[in-house]
Amino acid sequence: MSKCIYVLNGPNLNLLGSRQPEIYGAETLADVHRRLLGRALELGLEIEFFQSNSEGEIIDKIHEARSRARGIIINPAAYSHTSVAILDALNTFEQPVIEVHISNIHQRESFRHHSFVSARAEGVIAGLGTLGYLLALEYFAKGS
Ligand code: DHK
Repeated sequence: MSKCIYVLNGPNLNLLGSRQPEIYGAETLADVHRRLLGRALELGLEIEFFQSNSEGEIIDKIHEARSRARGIIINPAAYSHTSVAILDALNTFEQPVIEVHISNIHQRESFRHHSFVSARAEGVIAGLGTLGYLLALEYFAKGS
């Protein structure tokens, strides 16, 4: 089986660290990538790390994962709340999906309370900051 976990990040997460740090924290996406790479190495896993502000590019990456990935960790960001297309793409992927939100979407505006992706995800981690990505990686390490 592939050792590669796709870590997909949606719109505005390229600004992590400078974007509303009181909500999303001070760590940049490059910091998150670095931490995940380090842990993946220890766990014997590989990481394909990707961010896009475009829904179509995220969908294309999910299609690519179909033949290459053992699992997907996805923070669809605002597309969580709007994108049936990303849900449909994830439904074509036959391995586990873990959804991550840095903030606790349930404590925020009501339009953030529903995520289309959650219907597909094996698990959802929200509100634990960027640690959520690492916890999702641990899930794959245990041999899901
Ligand atoms: C990130 C975003 O950009 C928001 O649109 C979501 C999510 C929450 C997060 O907490 O990581 O509503």
